[in-house]
Amino acid sequence: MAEAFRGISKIRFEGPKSKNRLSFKHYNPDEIVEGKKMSEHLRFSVAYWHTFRGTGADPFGSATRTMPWDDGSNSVANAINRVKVAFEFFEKLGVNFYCFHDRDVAPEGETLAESNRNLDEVAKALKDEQARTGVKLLWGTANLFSHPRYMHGAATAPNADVFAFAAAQVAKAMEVTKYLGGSGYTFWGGREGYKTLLNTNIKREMDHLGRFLQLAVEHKRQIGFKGQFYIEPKPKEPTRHQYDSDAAACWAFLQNHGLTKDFKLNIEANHATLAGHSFIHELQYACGMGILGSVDANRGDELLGWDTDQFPTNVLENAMCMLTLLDNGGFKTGGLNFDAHVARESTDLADLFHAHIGGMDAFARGLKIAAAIRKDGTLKDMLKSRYASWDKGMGKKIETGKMTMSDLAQYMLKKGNCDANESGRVELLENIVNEYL
Ligand code: XUL
Ligand code: CO
Repeated sequence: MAEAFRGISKIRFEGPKSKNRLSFKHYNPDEIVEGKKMSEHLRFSVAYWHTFRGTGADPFGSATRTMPWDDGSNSVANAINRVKVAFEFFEKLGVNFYCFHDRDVAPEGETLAESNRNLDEVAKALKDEQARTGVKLLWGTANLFSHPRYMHGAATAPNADVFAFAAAQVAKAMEVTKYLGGSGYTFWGGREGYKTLLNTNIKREMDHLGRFLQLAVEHKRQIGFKGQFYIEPKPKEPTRHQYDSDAAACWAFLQNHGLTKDFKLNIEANHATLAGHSFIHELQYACGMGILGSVDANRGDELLGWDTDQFPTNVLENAMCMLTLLDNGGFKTGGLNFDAHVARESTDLADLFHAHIGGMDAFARGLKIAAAIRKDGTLKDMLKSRYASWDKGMGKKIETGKMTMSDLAQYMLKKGNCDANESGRVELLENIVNEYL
């Protein structure tokens, strides 16, 4: 097959002084940070749906980008041709992973059986390209939101047949993910929520979602898929409210349905901000509960209230993300998946490279900054000293369950009064972080 990205060769690390815009200034895959290669810390992944199926279309206008290799048809041959282009891109960019939905890679047919056949054919091409290049599947997923049958939801649809169709689709997508050696499988509940409460039984729908995920766990065991399951929280869009609204809602949901052992979270930066939280809040909450699995790396727009899925170029935010990850032992099965698309008005093929290079360089800087902050140790020491009263004496007794309410009353009656704590040093802490940028 002819080269799709003519004139663009392998993107190499050239360092911050390079004037070549198609090079990495900071991402140096083999550079060792805290005893591990940068590429192993960051585990970058390309999102097939945005990079190879995105057209620039938005709710106000049609496609702005044409892909010269695409014949515009919904054929399997076209899909297989696209696979080759995708792997040329992965190789030139030097990413080790990709993620896909079933319907990104293969066309939906007239019947489920036809869709499954299409997917099998394309999966063979994906497997061949994986073997040729060494690029791996970070996670697979099923698209349970685009087809009109899912307009009321999939696992939470009011029609049991739709639930059954979704289950069949997930079973197949999971089998294909296993066939491709995927290290994870993601559940993003696209339309698992509601438009109006006037037609919605929340309890019943959430129980159906719980049952759906229990069935997925059973199927996983049956077929011997060893990858990690993730839930990807998002509060809204396209629904008014989505049940997996944020990390805390997911944690409660997993506990309610006996799913805590089988799921971790895939935290997406722009979903966190849509939920009215920061990306770092969501990461730290998930780490706190021991359920951080993977990250959809992107960012929103501070002036727009929707999921703009822009490339993650905010170095400070990336540094805080990497600090959280390093403090918690880094990725195991997950990675940084660029769930991001180029702007509608970015229409050159080279823009796909610039976008990913920007995200990768900004995360490489984030990683180096996080490692430097950890080496310095001041932030960690200050955090420890803030909670020092819990490490000894009465605080330790409370934490270890050795004090009753009356014991505490006696203790305080005797003591008479107490101070708040040392200063929170908010501005000093912010300044310390900025010293490393
Ligand atoms: C949608 C979104 C999805 C999931 C996978 O907002 O983030 O692309 O990542 O279904
Ligand atoms: Co996502």
